[in-house]
Amino acid sequence: MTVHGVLARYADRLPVGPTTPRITLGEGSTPCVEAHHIGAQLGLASLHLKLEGLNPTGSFKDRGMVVAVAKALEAGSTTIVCASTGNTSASAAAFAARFGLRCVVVVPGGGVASGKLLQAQVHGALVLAIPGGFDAALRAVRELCDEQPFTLVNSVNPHRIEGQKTAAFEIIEELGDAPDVLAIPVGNAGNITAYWRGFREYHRDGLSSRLPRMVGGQAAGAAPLVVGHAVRDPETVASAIRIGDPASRQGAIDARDQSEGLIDAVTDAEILDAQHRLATQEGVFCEPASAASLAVLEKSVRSGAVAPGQRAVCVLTGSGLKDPDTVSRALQPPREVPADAAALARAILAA
Ligand code: AN7
Repeated sequence: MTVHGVLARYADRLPVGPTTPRITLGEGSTPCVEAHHIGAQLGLASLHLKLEGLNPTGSFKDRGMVVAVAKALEAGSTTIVCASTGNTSASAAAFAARFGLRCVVVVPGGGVASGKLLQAQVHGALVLAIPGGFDAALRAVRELCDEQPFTLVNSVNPHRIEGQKTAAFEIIEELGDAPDVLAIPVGNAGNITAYWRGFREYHRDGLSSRLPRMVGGQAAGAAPLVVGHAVRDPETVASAIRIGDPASRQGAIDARDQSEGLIDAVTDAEILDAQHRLATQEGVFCEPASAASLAVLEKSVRSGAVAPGQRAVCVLTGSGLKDPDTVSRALQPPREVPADAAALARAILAA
């Protein structure tokens, strides 16, 4: 029988016990597919894409959310709360709906991609928009949850990081070993922290022969880990990673330094170009923030920081369908033609 979900698959490596409910929405077990075209263009031995947009709510957040929600249920909590640039709120809202919790999400007003906002609302969460960005929202909900009997499910909740590390396990299982390089977008820095933990855990236990170099991508207008200090008014087209003061800053720095990796900034133009090429050359539609992983890998290959001939994996953290507005700005509406074969043939020949 197929085993569904992160808790069932990795119970022995997660903070779960006999009283933890083994809930699932079917998260995890996402494909890691080879990107032949772009991999060859970069001169890599191989390039794989970890398709985290195929999780139930369309992003990697479900891996950590299932653990955080299971622990909240175990503790008897009735309300979960998060600040979010969108994906955390979509995931929290879906798990809360299914497992009988109240969900409150606090988002930057006007700063969340339309599909993500829609998800939170469709699943019945209370959605509150604040003036200011994600950093202000996170500060406010941390304070709120210190004072009220609510469970905070942002990645400052350690169960989130534990769940998210399972993606590193899956990569090792699917490829047979860890890659040389793991490229990943960095916003609040929970995910890079989680992957590094997962890779170290399997390596320590003899389940992989090497540790990857961790290569993190931040958007140039929201790159606190590159400039070395918090950024007051972060700005980028990649709204998911529009974060100026990452909560897991130290985890990201440790991942970078212990793995002899790097965290670099990529421009919005580089991000959108990487997103476009993933769509047109590899058939994968990820959201802009996710494409920062490929953009930073490409920049690192160009600069020589990553040598050709390496085996690389890019983590594509979320589905492109969540943020149709950003890409549609560069697209034309479909051309209208009469419904007859001759007209279709003329239009095709003229294209
Ligand atoms: C698609 O949903 O922070 O570095 O509130 O949605 O672990 O923060 C989302 C982050 C990358 C960055 N890619 O991961 C939120 C939120 C996508 C994301 C990131 C996010 P972290």
